[in-house]
Amino acid sequence: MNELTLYFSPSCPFCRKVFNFMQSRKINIPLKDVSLESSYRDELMNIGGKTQVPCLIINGEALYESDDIIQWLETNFRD
Ligand SMILES: N[C@@H](CCC(=O)N[C@@H](CS)C(=O)NCC(=O)O)C(=O)O
Repeated sequence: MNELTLYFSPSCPFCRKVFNFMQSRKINIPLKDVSLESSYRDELMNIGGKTQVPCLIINGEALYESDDIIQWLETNFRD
């Protein structure tokens, strides 16, 4: 079982693209809004080396880029 967290910001269009995909597949992942908590931004920086969102943390490894995140979800949340 993969341990997942999605860092995002509500104003980010790339994050919305990922959310739209998750909604279409009924995928639920623990979320961290970097616009609400500056500590989340620090966490993201420590894990992945940059603060760019969206970022999916998979078992402690950072996956940036909305298209790559969607591709990973597509592969790993197949019915
Ligand atoms: N190519 C990236 C673009 C992501 C991006 O530009 N995110 C912006 C917010 S919309 C961001 O995090 N900017 C702040 C930063 O890079 O630290 C993707 O598709 O995920």
